[in-house]
Amino acid sequence: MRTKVAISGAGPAGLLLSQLLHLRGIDSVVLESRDRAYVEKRQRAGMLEQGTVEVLRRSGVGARLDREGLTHHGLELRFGGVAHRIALTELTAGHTVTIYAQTEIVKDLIDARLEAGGDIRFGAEVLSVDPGAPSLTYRQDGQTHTLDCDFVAGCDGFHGVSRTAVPGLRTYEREYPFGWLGVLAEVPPSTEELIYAYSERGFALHSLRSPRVSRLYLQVDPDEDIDDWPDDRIWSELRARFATHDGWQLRDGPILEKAITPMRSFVAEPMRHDRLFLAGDAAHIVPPTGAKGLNLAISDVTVLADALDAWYDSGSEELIDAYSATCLKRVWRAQHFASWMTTLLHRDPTQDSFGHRQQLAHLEYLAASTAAATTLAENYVGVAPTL
Ligand code: RFL
Ligand code: PHB
Repeated sequence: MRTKVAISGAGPAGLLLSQLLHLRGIDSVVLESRDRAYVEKRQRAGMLEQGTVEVLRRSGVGARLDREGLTHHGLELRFGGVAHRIALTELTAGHTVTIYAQTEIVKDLIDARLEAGGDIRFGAEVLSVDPGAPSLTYRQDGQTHTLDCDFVAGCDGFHGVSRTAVPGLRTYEREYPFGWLGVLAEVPPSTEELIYAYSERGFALHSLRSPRVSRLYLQVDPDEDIDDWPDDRIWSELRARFATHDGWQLRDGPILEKAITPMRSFVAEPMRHDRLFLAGDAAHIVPPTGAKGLNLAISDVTVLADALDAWYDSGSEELIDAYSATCLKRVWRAQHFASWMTTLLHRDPTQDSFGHRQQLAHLEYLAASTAAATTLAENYVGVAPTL
């Protein structure tokens, strides 16, 4: 069996890469260990940078996103019982962000690939990658197969196998003493813009999915058991963390899904070895506070598709050689922003009262200073320049 580009993982990175290559006439095979229903239901990201939306539109999967996505022009920082708006669009010369769930992007990409006759193999677990041959082996229906190719794209997330095939990998990692309890609830959002709340009880985030479905997050201990969080405890903790002095009310409703995720920062360098390229969460993880993970995954595969296209077009290795360094510039900018937002907004149990007063001083500065708010805004919408 042979293809031009063998892609390990049908998350947003692998699926979009397959779509971008298809639009340039380059064939690929996507191998995914899970089944289709699982991949389409996995609750994750929701906030898309404008650049991400534009890439998805150019890839031919923008129609439902344009109909159902919610365009946002600002976000709210809430602390000390008071709401402060960061005017994202005003501060970034017109940029917006869009709320559209990762589950829907994955569904749209799978539909587009299958309609065009694309080859996505579900229940196909990649066992090993040979970056030099290049090829990969995978198991499907109890049988082991080898897939030969020109290039392998390792898009198999943080727990995938591709990264282990890069010799001499340098890794950079930081763990945080907290996790997020994510909640999907069947209740109209109590806000039009995202609320990032800092309180003495810990961080909370109010996001949304549609006019009838809310997405909420609570900072919790990373080792906590989800069974210790019955629905009424979740709602009362959310109410306490979002409480304001002006009587703002949080609507509650049936919880459809809840789960706890640990938070970490992680980068693996370089993102290429020989004919193997790592992209998305396979190469880097950011804590979700800055909403960068999915946006970085999309940006990596956009760079990769251009590089592979140039190679097939003219045999030029220039963009392929530049792939890792090009992606890592943006990755490290996002790493800094995500860890800054995380330490700014979470209550660190190991920190003393001096640390908490500093967090409040910084939040007040963001609310009062256009310069400080612009720093947050240009990173959040994804237009912070790099050298
Ligand atoms: P994925 O989505 O993890 O997909 C990897 C795929 O590879 C498969 N796989 C394998 N397949 C074959 N063989 C193997 N050996 C395999 N091993 C694994 C897996 O089953 C899976 O299908 O990685 P990808 O494509 O790089 O996409 C990255 C994003 O999913 C991730 O960065 C974001 O979800 C992060 N994130 C957010 N990002 C944003 O940009 N904005 C947000 O608002 C945002 N919110 C979030 C988030 C992540 C969260 N969690 C749960 C970690 C909120 C949360 C709570
Ligand atoms: C989400 O809608 O899931 C979301 C939004 C913003 C974040 C993280 C997650 O920072």
